[in-house]
Amino acid sequence: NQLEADLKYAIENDEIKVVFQPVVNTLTRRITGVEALARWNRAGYGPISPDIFIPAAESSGLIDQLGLSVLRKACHEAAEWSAVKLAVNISPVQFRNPGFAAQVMSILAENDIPPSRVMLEMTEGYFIHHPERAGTAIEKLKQIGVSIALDDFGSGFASIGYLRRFGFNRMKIDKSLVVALDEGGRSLEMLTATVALARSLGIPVTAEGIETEDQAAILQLCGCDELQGYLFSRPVPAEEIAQLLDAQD
Ligand code: G
Ligand code: G
Ligand code: MN
Ligand code: NA
Repeated sequence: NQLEADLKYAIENDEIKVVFQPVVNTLTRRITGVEALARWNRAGYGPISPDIFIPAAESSGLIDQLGLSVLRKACHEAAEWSAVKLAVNISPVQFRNPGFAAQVMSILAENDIPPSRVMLEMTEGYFIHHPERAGTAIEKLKQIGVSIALDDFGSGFASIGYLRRFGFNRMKIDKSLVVALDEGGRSLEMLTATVALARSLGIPVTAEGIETEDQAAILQLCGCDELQGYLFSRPVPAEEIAQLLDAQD
């Protein structure tokens, strides 16, 4: 499979880059954190979406190496941005590896990043299919001091109960719920109730995919404490994050 062969080559030759999307405090609009996102410019083809190459890495045994390299690069950059939180996406396949927590711990230590600055984002799939093992893996990660977010909430089958059961530290509302606001129906009620439930459990909420001031205003009313989306910034290279942070001081 040519895609996998090219991906393997790209990982080994350090061709996977990392960009960062700011996450802002809803009320102050200041950047409180960034989410690291992997990028691959495939030789001879141009940019390939992570929606293509992450699944390819998962099915070909390359995801552990790819995921750790993204984490390492993200920590290396974040070491320059004092206090800003760093969120990194974790594939359920990585999460399944018994050595994962120890690897995370050593990458943070290498870069002098306190675990309290780091949040790992995961989607629901593994929790639904292997709740026992997922619970154990989460426990290990929480013991090293990183926090855990339930990503893409509302795009699949995860329920509010998961947040409590697995001890998630944050809920990330999927952009499909934000887009649905413009389509009317009962989207606003759904979103309001979802955010209220999470908050009543003491779990803070970030909304993703905010593109307009109207959406930002609605999510502020719903009680989301953090927002992320093109309205504030697209995912950008590390140098641009440094500039954005300088500009807000
Ligand atoms: O950046 P968007 O850029 O197109 O990302 C598309 C999808 O790929 C998102 O669901 C995002 O969570 C996922 N993704 C991006 N980077 C990474 C990564 O480093 N690891 C994992 N597991 N998923 C990622
Ligand atoms: O990990 P997650 O699935 O949440 O990844 C975030 C994805 O959303 C990435 O693909 C990122 O590039 C994309 N994204 C971030 N902000 C916006 C936005 O405002 N609008 C849209 N359409 N996509 C966004
Ligand atoms: Mn994410
Ligand atoms: Na995701």
